[in-house]
Amino acid sequence: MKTLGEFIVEKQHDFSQATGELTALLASVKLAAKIVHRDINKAGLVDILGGNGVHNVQCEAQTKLDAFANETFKAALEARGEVAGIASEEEEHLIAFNSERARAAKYVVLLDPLDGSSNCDVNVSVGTIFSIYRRVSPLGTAVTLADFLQPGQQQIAAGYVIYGSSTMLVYTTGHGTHGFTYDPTLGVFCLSHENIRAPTQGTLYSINEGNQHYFPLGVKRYLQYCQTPDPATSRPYSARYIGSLVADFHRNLLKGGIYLYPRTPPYPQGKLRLLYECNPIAFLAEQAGGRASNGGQRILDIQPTTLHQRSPLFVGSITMMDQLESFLKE
Ligand code: AHM
Ligand code: MG
Repeated sequence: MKTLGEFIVEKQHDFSQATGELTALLASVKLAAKIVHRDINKAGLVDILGGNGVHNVQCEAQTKLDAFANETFKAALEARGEVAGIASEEEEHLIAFNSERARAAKYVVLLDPLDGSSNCDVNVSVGTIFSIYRRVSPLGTAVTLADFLQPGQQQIAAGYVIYGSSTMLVYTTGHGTHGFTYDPTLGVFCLSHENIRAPTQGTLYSINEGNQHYFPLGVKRYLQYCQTPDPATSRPYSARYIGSLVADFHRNLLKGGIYLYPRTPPYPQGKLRLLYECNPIAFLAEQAGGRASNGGQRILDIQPTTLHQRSPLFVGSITMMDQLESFLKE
């Protein structure tokens, strides 16, 4: 059995100028994930389900667990002084950590502390998504917006924690995508899915089909293609949609499939956040042999302009992505 901690130390040599800071940073993520795991698992027993009456910067109702996960990750990332600042889906502005050690730190972290959080109320899987960049501002100063508005291809590491039938942490540092299953009796994440390879062709498609009426024509045509019987290509494909990006992506990553969230009139720029959701998921997908785009451009090539920017997201097995894009181009 290999633990996440051992694996990270073993792979530390993958970084030029590795000084152990990224290892320490990932240890903070690991600790916060264990705390959130513990509290989600008690969710029906203590007063932590439902909303807290607050709306976040995107006018979305915040749940108690959103706020709890946000505070937990923020505290864990600040505590060791390995992170210069964070940006979170639950915070309007970036947060610059102020200790001398933090100001001298190399990395910034972007977070969706609890993605799909409303699913907790009905015992459905949710996740934490994280993305790590090397800052571009001078060491020793407070972080600036430019540190966070970097294209996804600049990510040093990214990952997610899925709180599902088991809790797993999946991450990449640009050397493959690796998965670790949490053993709550030991309190450790154990390597269970080394070097995940997404099937090049899958038979699952994931989209909120209730919005069908709004979809761009290319997406509608692709869905018709997915639903048209053709034994040679194993169609019709199966529709699978949890409404929790981490869970939908995780399933498609392991089984082969495609996740789609196009523009719709309620979300003319797409619903998902480029920095907290699309970029880390795209990095993990590519490192597993999959692909991610906004329908016209590789997600990781997009230059962000604002912290809470949204984007359409199409991500999954490469053959399915190719097929989708041929419909989008028509
Ligand atoms: P959230 O970050 O506010 O939880 O929203 C993101 C979630 C994703 O997890 C999920 O894939 C999507 O929103 C579901 O949206 P919809 O309910 O429109 O299908
Ligand atoms: Mg989210």
